[in-house]
Amino acid sequence: MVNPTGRGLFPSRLYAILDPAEIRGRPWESVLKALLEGGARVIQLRAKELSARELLEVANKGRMLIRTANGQWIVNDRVDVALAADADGVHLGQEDLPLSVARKLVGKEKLIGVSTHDLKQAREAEQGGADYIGFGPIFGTATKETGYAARGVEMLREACRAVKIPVVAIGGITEANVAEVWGAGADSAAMISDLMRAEDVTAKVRRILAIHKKAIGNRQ
Ligand code: TZP
Ligand code: MG
Repeated sequence: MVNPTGRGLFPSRLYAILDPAEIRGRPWESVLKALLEGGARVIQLRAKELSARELLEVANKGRMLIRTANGQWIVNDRVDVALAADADGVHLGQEDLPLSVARKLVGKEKLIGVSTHDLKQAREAEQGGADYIGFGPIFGTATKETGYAARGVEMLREACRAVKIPVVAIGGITEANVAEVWGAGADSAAMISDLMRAEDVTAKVRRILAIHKKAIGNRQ
């Protein structure tokens, strides 16, 4: 069953990932504005190729745009940049700073998300005080060498049952299959390439959010 309202953490069921390496030469500001225009309200900044200084500049400018829209701005990997830019949260992989260290640094006010790839990691992240987990890759993805085989929708369903905190499904999710991950109980669906490569990013987001609205009918 589609989780009608999520578990209260996220203002939208789409977790959009802004990745300047995937935007086909367009200015990142215009892609961010297009995401917001379409209704995305949870946006992660993932910019592996930028220096700390460049990342901070994007994080600062992005925060201003996202605050105006009442959205959440989450910085990938870098606790220092998330703090310096006063983002709403930071997202950590299994190789990034440990959750306990990151929590000491950011305090309780900022969200911490942790990428997980199996049920053990999912439970550990919850027990360690993560605000939400990423879980994946659900489907095959060309965007990142994850080192993990596709987990599939059934394992996602198990992860959603295994933890009480929100689960953000990631990896190979597109407009064509997003209903499956919401259907498995994911609170949110994270997407990079399907959003970033879209000709019309605003229209893409609108179509994705319309799929969620249709799936939940009048229950929200
Ligand atoms: N973590 C697990 S899969 C993945 C990340 C960052 C890539 C997701 O990208 P896409 O293009 O939505 O498959
Ligand atoms: Mg990381």
